Amino acid sequence: MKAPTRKFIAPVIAICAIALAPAIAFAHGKLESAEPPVNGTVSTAPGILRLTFNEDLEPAFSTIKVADANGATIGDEKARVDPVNKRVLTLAVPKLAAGTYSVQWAVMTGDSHKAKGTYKFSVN
Ligand SMILES: [Cu+2]
Repeated sequence: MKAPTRKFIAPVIAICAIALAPAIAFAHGKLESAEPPVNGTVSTAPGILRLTFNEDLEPAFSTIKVADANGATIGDEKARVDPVNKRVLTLAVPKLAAGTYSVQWAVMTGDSHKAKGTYKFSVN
């Protein structure tokens, strides 16, 4: 009775693997938190943006761009991976005036997967 059992299990495993594959793919390079917060408002302009991801980042392929409400790029610094915590990407920015800013991030995680996203924050 062993052979029929094995024939039944193999397709079940195959179906599970297919069902789980998208969930695994989406798990990479996810933005977990940010300062200033995603869609948040701060009263004190930050000197540095700090984005925390769920995996270690590759510095050479991890970037942040900030633009003001008119779409003009803010600052000329490059994003840096925190040497102490490689899940953290920071960007030094000049003094921000009151307004809404959009942040565009793109990262490559340690397993060479790429991810990107955008969000906004406001300074009042
Ligand atoms: Cu990955």
